Amino acid sequence: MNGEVLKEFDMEGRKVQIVLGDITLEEVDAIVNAANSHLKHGGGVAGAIVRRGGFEIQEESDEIVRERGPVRTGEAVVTSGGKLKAKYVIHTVGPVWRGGNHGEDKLLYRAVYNSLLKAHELGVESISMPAISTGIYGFPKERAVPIFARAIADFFREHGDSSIRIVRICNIDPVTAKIFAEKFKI
Ligand code: AR6
Repeated sequence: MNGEVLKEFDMEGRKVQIVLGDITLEEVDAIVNAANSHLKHGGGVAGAIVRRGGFEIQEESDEIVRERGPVRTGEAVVTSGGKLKAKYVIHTVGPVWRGGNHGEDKLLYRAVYNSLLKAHELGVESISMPAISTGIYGFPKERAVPIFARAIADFFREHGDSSIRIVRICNIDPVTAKIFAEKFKI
């Protein structure tokens, strides 16, 4: 398995792991992409996913935007995983940090929650997600961690029947991964 598990939690009978590693190498059913509304996967984790998974992920994304318009902040859509080990990429749009008084917390919560909901609808067992919004979008990492924890806990409380058995929060940056490992609480 790719990555180093820094911490592991039990949440409503499911495993949540904080992982230091490259999400594009994750051996899970679905990975989450931290996308923008136009699904133009240029930089950050999005660029890395398309580089490793192949341009078909970008083409499928373009088709989604053509059909339904831009993806709103907090929403999630699905493409194939292209050449990745993961079968699906769930693209969610986190909030751009604008100081904290523009609904950013709620929107990040929704991005995490709705990504899990998509995975649940796909019937997958394992999912790996990055620290959505905490890179180019500037969301403070320490503030993001309890939002991830709450969204995952709420999701499992509300979907006791979910196929999802394991959620990995995977970050390539050791500093961010460490913050998640230290601050994540259930
Ligand atoms: N594996 C795991 N984590 C990664 C990887 C990787 N390969 N690469 C970066 N990270 P970001 P955002 C971490 O900027 O803030 C894109 O251009 C990184 O350390 O990718 O939501 C999109 O197209 C950080 O903690 O996403 C949007 O325009 C986290 O992933 C915009 O950036 C998220 O960083 C979205 O910005």
